[in-house]
Amino acid sequence: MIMTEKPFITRIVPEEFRLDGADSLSITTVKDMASIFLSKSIAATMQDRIVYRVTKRNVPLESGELLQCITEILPGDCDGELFMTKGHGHSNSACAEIYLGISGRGLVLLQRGNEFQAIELEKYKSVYIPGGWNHRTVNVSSEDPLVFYSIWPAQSGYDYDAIFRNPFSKRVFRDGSSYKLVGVQ
Ligand code: PAN
Ligand code: ZN
Repeated sequence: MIMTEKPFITRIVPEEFRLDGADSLSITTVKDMASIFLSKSIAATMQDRIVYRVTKRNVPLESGELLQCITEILPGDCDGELFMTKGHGHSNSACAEIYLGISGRGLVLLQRGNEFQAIELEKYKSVYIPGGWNHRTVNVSSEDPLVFYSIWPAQSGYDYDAIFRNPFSKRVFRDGSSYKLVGVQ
């Protein structure tokens, strides 16, 4: 089994919203989320818009190892539905995760069976996401990016189908200078 042997550091680069020491960058556009935003027709007209960027530090995917990343969700909306991550569950449902707000204002949507919660995320606030809860993050600011740090077990895995098997009970829309949660039929 290959494990991380030597200590290493990462650093959040101020105003660049990325993790120095990360070894992967992924960019998600509206096109990548065509099946996720409610308004498929408007999504089709703004396919190239970047919704979020993730810089991640990889480690061996072994028990005991920890992954970490910075997510930057840009301000914006698709027909009023605020920019957000795709959302997922962990393939290994025993695995929890911590999100720590770095800047901006957001909401973490959490779904387990019929249970739904929306928890506000802001600078220096952390949200503990227990295993078994699907999670998605929404940028509720119309001006600033939402930036947060995540740390989770390397053996979690990503289950992106989980949000289709058990959709979030609410979506988040712009409401003037604020936001509103709208129930999904
Ligand atoms: C986070 C997310 C990250 C991007 O690191 O992976 O914010 O969101 P999606 O994976 O839903 O596209 C995390 O929850 N990791 O487990
Ligand atoms: Zn996760």
